[in-house]
Amino acid sequence: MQLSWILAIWRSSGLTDTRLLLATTNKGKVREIKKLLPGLSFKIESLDNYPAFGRFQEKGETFEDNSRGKARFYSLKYPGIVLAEDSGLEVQVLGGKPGVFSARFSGRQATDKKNIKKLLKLMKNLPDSRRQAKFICVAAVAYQGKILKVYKGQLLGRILPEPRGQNGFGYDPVFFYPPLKKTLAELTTEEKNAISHRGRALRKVGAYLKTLLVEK
Ligand code: ITT
Repeated sequence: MQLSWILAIWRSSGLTDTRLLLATTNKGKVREIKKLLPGLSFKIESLDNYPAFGRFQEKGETFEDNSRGKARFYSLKYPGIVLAEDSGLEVQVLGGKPGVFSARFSGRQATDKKNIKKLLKLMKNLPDSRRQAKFICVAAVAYQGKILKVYKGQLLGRILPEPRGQNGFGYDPVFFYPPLKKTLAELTTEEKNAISHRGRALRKVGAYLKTLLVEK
């Protein structure tokens, strides 16, 4: 059956409860995404509930390739809608690195701390004017092996020479957001979601998901 037919039937059926898989292993992302999708009738599940699905190997050269790949991979195993996102940090002076390698920047045993240490070492002694960076998020929605939608968001800022703040995850403690004069790790989840690359992409996802279901 064609995808457009499946969705047409689904829409007209007025379903009020169906399943949505957040296809990520990153707990920081899960925390933020759950707050970004309020009031949906989907039952939100995570990969923790489905260890047998295995792990998608990210080999794409762009965030969009990886995001589409992840969403498609898990949607071939999961009966409901799948939401995946690929995200990362691009630093201008490093030619866009760490980019799609953001999670594994410091190697196979990478941790947030080690990634930040490597980044700060590479940027040592650079003046503020050469510390511009941006976060990118590309979110993909898939159903039974087909990509339904892809949405993007980005956030401009600058890398501080020293970490600041305890919240968030990844590079948040060194990513300074000038309009608020704070790093992302000094913001609450709600404050970060209001301005972040993920917030921008996921609000569009939320609006799209609402069109798929008749809300209670
Ligand atoms: P999944 O693939 O399972 O979703 P992952 O952490 O491997 O989890 P990515 O491949 O998309 O996800 O890599 C994203 C990395 O980019 C993440 O691990 C952080 O290092 C960085 N990153 C992305 N968004 C961030 C944010 O909002 N704050 C800080 N760092 C972020």
